[in-house]
Amino acid sequence: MEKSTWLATPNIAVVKYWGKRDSALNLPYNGSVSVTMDEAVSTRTTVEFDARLSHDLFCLNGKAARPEETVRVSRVLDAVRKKAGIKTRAKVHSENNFPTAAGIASSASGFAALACAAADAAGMRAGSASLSRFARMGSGSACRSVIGGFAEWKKGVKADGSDSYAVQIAPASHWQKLRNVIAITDAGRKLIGSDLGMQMTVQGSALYKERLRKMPALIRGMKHAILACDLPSFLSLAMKESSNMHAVMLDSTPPIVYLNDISYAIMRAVHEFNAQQGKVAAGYTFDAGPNAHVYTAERHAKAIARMLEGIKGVKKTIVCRPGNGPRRLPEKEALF
Ligand code: 2P0
Repeated sequence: MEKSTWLATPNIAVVKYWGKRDSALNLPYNGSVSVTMDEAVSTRTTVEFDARLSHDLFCLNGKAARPEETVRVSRVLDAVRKKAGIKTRAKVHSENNFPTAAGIASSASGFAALACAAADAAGMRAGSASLSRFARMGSGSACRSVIGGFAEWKKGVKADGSDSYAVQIAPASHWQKLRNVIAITDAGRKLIGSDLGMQMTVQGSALYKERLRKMPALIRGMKHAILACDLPSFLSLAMKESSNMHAVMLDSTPPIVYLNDISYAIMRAVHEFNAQQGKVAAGYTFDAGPNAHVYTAERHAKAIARMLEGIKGVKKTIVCRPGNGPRRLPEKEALF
């Protein structure tokens, strides 16, 4: 069997996934909408199935991965093996060019690259729906990173998860002037993993029911804003949605807090910027961590990056465009 290396990039949701109806299959309570980023941030993953192996081997950023990380990798490999009709174990190496587990969704790019490389190494010609389902087994949000441009994860209704995968709303070329200015405020690992955090919210937050009730209309509105390249609507919906997710996190028992004082300073600065512009020209969204993703138009990206760098505690900014999704790398770029 062939060795295969793929590069994938994170996606940042503007309608967020938070809450699972099935933890083993990573099936969500609600659909979500995201933008897949360009290669300013990326994960490269090499997979080789090898009949001599008795179990899957996984190295992350040059070191043997922790057992719980290898279990998640094996879940993706198992889904690929089942579809390909093979039992062979695999060697997997993966490298991020950005900090792992710090709110820039390293799991999304990682499991998307893994799904593509594993299917390819197994000799499958998998379509995007299959690749998205494979990636979802490692990390829910990863199912959106196999899609380039603007993606919607359809939550699905089936118990086996066969209808829970991401589809493209529009390719990256549809809205080339959109930018995401990432402000890194903290590159450390998050204290509460998403899986546990989601369980705490589903079980403990009464506000969560209201969040789910409003979701279908929010998803329709966000897709409409994307298809129309309507920046003010896109940004306004994204900011409200981010705050709604962090509100149900805070309403959990015990409360889950991923934002820090720097995150709040960024939120204030973005609203001040919009007030100066006299319109909504920038909008933030925060994942399960304190780093900000500030969406804006190309012409404002430099000013936003300068503004964010002026906030005490912001360590670094990275400007991303919408990206085209995963791609296969040549043999010479394999990690082993
Ligand atoms: C998202 N997040 O939609 C949301 C917003 C974080 C906040 O998906 O347990 O790593 O692997 O399915 O995908 C982060 O959760 O969770 C996430 P698992 P995942 O991007």
